[in-house]
Amino acid sequence: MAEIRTTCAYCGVGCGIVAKRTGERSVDIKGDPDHPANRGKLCSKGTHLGETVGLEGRLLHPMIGRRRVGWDKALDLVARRFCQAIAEHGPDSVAFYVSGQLLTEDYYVANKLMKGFIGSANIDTNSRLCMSSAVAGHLRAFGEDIVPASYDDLDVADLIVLVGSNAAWCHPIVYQRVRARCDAGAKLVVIDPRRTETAEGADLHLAIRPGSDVALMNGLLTHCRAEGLLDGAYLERSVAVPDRFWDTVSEGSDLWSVARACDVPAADLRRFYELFACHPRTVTLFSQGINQSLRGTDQVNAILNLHLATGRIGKPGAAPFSITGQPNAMGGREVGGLASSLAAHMDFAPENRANVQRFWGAPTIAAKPGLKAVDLFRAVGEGRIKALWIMATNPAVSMPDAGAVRDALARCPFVVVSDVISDTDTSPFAHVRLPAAAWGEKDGTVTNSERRISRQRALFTLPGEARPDWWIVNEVARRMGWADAFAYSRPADIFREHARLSAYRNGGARLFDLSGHVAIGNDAYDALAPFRWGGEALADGVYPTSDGRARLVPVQQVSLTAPLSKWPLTLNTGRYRDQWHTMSRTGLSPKLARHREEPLVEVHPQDAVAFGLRDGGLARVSTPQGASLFRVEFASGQRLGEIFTPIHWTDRQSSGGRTGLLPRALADPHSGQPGFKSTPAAVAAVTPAWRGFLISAEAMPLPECLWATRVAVPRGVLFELAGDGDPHAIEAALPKGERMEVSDRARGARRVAVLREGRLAAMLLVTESGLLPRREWLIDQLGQAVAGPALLAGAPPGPREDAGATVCLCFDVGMNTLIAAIARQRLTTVEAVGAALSAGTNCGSCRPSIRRILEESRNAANG
Ligand SMILES: Nc1nc2c(c(=O)[nH]1)N[C@H]1C(S)=C(S)[C@@H](COP(=O)(O)OP(=O)(O)OC[C@H]3O[C@@H](n4cnc5c(=O)[nH]c(N)nc54)[C@H](O)[C@@H]3O)O[C@H]1N2
Ligand SMILES: Nc1nc2c(c(=O)[nH]1)N[C@H]1C(S)=C(S)[C@@H](COP(=O)(O)OP(=O)(O)OC[C@H]3O[C@@H](n4cnc5c(=O)[nH]c(N)nc54)[C@H](O)[C@@H]3O)O[C@H]1N2
Ligand code: SF4
Ligand SMILES: [Mo]
Repeated sequence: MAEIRTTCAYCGVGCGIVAKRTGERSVDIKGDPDHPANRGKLCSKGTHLGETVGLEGRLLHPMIGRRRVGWDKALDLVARRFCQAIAEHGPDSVAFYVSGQLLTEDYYVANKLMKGFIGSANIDTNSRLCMSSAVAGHLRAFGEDIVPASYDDLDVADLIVLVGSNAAWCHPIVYQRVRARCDAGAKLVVIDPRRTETAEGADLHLAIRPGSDVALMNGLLTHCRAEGLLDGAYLERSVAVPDRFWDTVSEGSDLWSVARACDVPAADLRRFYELFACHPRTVTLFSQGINQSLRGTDQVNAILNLHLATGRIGKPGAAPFSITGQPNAMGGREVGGLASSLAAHMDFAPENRANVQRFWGAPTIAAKPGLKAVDLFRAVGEGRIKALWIMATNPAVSMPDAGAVRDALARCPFVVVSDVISDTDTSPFAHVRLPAAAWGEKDGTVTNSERRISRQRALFTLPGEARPDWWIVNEVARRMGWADAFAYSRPADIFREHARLSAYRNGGARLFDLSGHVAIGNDAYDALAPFRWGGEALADGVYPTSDGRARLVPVQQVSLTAPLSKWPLTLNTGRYRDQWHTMSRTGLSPKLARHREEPLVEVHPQDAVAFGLRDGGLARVSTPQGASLFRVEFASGQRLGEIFTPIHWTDRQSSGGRTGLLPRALADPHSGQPGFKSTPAAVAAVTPAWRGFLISAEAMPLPECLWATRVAVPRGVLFELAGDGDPHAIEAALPKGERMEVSDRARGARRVAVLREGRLAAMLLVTESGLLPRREWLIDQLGQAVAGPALLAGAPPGPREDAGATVCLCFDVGMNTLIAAIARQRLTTVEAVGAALSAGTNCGSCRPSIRRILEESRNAANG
């Protein structure tokens, strides 16, 4: 079969893929050597995309309630209910909540329908939770939402600063590029309260107090001014400096005050200042540690101020670089899919409204910004939203105070959910569920962090009755009475219109301008090669503001309050290397599950002891909003007083690990972005009466007990379990078949194997006080004919080697294998490990781990 070039489904790095179908629903995935974003490389998630394209769990038909219906019926109902709400309560009584995982074409149609035809700006997106502080910061500084950087800058930078970014896990291919540059001599500074794998590879790690980034950046800026490092000519020509700017930023910005505010050694701070001083080619990459804060926009501007004042912008190797999270976070910003913008990088100024309305031939046009995500769900809860359409996002998990979001959804009179998955945590609240085309089926464009527009192309035919999101919205718009304005028959039609709008009465006012593509033909669109809009943005030092100058924004560090006695800890939340958000896709991959099988709460060992936690035990994390159970991991990389939990686990996967329930629904005043990274919290040990695990060759619902987490394994599923009640209750959930069992009353242990035609179909193992056998061997026996005694013993007869937790997914190399080989073969470098074991030589995602294991082995050998 032919090779098809497309773009990865996951992060904003936007890696190109060469896909080759190998069957009806199977595909061989390789990095595209010609794509400028990745030049052939892929991380662990991209590499294993092929494991996630099956139809398991897919929503394949429109549903009204629990009833399967035809498309006409579903679309008619959606159109009717939206029209009804608008007629009875006005356009602001309806809303769309969309996603950076939509394609640009999907996004464009949804935005046009809401802002031009319904006449409200109540369309917001999960990018509000993700990039909106960066957007607001760019607008304040540059006058337009421009990312003045490209990945090429990384190749020539001499200093790379990563602030609030765990790029080794979240943007692995960008991180590999950073490493390659460091190998050639560039310096890397990581600013993150946690010692992440990203931080472990740095020349300098500043483990600052969370929320103290403004103090740090203002301190550095003040230092630069004192040392004569400002770019006077650039400031003169290209930057407007408001009155009192320097007074504001220099207050409390002496070295000692900054060291105290950030809680880092003054010597480390001085080292950072020195590195900055002697490397003008500086790229500062920032991400959620900056954006997801109640002061996110000020934190963004503190970074932009530094680059503007030192002239480190618009030059090769010098840039502030907001790296985006989702595959099409940028495309959404380009079409104007945030409630705070109108369309095509235009705001709600009267002339913009008039132009966009005229261009669309629209009956009306939104007069003012709409509700931002947090306010939107508050309005839903207060009954002000009568009809809500959620597309490609899972707010019952990912919004702050997700418990309140669920209550709000339960109260909303009409909820539509377009998703690719049948059962998500949000879907039970839907009156209508619409089956969307998934990655590998949809066709259109996405824009990555560096403004590069690439095609996503279909690899498979549409399964069941799934349809692309643009088609679904288009059909509803037609049924609402606007058939002429929504007459698209293919994504290329939409892309052309989007390009025309970007150029419409632009005349250089906006850098976002796709005028070169307004006449693109269908074939040319199909063959479109990745391209970057805006060229070397801002290279001429002229900004899209009224006077052509950028703005320094006076920002000040707010004082950080000491924790309250009831909530003595600060909860930080974020991502794991091998899971994507709410796991609807990555959760299907046994390989990806192996990096972190369960949701952990990472706690500094000293705190853990103080709170009576046990490493590997369970703990309840609670905040004023809610509580959830997590598996405890002692982590010396945590700062004292701070804990970290992952965002990925949902009700589908686990009875606990529900991070979304914990953060407050509070947001930055400028951007509306929630402060996900700092929530006052408490933690308490939970000691279950028994623990165990269950493996099954067929899909099963989550067993009901205190702790149950689902883990994808080869040819089946594994559940980790713990409980208080009678473990026999779990046995009722086991599939039918011939049973073999043993009990050991002294240890409160019980093992039940279910066989079908002599082959292992499922097995449950529980114990009150004894040990449990290793899972791997038993998992390998699923579907196999095995001797009963070995099964019940949980191990094959005879000795065997234990490879340990998998480090390298691509070549299946375990921790113990690595440690043994390092010692035996005296391996000292990541390259040597690669040569000996192949580990780390494919996707490279595990290279930071291998580096750490090498270091630990070295320390162990020396000490
Ligand atoms: N594997 C994986 N990759 C992903 C995703 C995924 O789900 N899984 N999601 C994608 C998406 S949508 C996004 S938005 C990106 C996010 O990518 P990142 O922003 O890199 O990831 P996070 O884990 O959310 O948080 C980054 C870091 O911010 C730090 N931090 C917390 N508070 C502060 C602070 O006050 N100051 C500073 N300087 N740092 C702080 C945290 O400790 C954390 O290590 O990842 C993208 N890539
Ligand atoms: N506590 C805490 N919360 C956070 C964050 C954090 O760091 N901490 N990070 C925030 C950030 S940055 C983000 S981006 C969000 C992400 O949060 P969500 O957007 O809620 O996460 P996803 O799991 O990616 O949800 C995407 C949904 O869309 C579906 N889907 C996938 N492709 C398509 C498609 O083509 N069409 C349609 N219609 N559906 C599709 C998937 O099945 C899935 O159900 O979480 C935010 N929430
Ligand atoms: S870095 Fe990984 S997840 Fe992100 S686009 Fe590239 S392959 Fe996909
Ligand atoms: Mo994100």
